[in-house]
Amino acid sequence: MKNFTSVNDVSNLSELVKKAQEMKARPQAFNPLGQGKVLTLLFFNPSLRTRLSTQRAGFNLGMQVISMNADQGWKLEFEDQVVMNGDKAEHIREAAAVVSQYADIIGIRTFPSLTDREKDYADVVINKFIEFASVPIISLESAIRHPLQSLADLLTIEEFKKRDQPKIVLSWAPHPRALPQAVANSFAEWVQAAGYDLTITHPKGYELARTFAVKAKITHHQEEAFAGADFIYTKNWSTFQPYGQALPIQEDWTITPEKMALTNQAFFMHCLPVRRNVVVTDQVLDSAQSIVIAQANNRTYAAQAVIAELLNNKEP
Ligand code: AN0
Ligand code: CP
Repeated sequence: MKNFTSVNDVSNLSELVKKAQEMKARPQAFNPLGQGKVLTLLFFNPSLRTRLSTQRAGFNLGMQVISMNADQGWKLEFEDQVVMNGDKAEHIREAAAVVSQYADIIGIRTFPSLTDREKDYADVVINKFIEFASVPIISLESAIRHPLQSLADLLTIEEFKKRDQPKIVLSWAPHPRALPQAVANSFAEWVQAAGYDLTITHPKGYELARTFAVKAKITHHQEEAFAGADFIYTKNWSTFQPYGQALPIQEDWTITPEKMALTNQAFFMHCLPVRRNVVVTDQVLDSAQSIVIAQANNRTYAAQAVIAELLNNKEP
């Protein structure tokens, strides 16, 4: 693995999950691996979990970690052959090459514009960093994917599942703002790559890009999807077509105890941050079936497995 931006970068998914489980069992055991190495994390958008868990992962591996709020720095130009006489002070060609002088691995968080679908889905920021950096790049959530979250989600499903082929449901839920599709796209991609069946339920108009939900069963009937489910993974996302909108929805899509009662005593999952009593009621989030904190804990070990894999990479 040279970079980590999607499940397609992973040559052996079950090995990576196993690696993360080993990290969780003995977080300090691989400490010598990262000694003398620097992990540099650039945040073009805010983060609580990704920032702290990835830093902790670096520390557990013996690395030194630098985190930077990149939204407060120079505005970067990503286009080539432009006359830079506007508000962009620095080109990605120099910026990525320079950061590489101070880092052995670079992590990047960047949200989509939600206004220009073509640009967002070309994942320009992360791909330009890969092109112009001379060290491995880790996605800390890009415009269209959140692979460290998805690996932690898989780790959590492996821990809590009570049967080999659990019924996994990804349910849309309401939110006052238009949010990225990244978490949902990635969850769909990783769960299917792991060989699980996936049911996705959302209101009409909230179809994800087909490439991410290739084999998933799609239903607009949330209660039908919940029947017999073992995991309810909830997330809001904005529309893909027309792009980036929060359409008014009349029906109630909030996750409630009544809806959870339709499931096979399903575990409730959410990547967090979550809006209480909008996305999910207090009762569900505070119930014994909610595993959101265990899920957040697994972010550290997911990041640790990925960083270790990149440090061990002997490919040119
Ligand atoms: C972001 C999103 O939906 O992609 C980050 C989630 C990990 N969420 C918010 O902006 C609330
Ligand atoms: N789940 C997640 O990525 O959270 P942050 O946005 O706080 O990093």
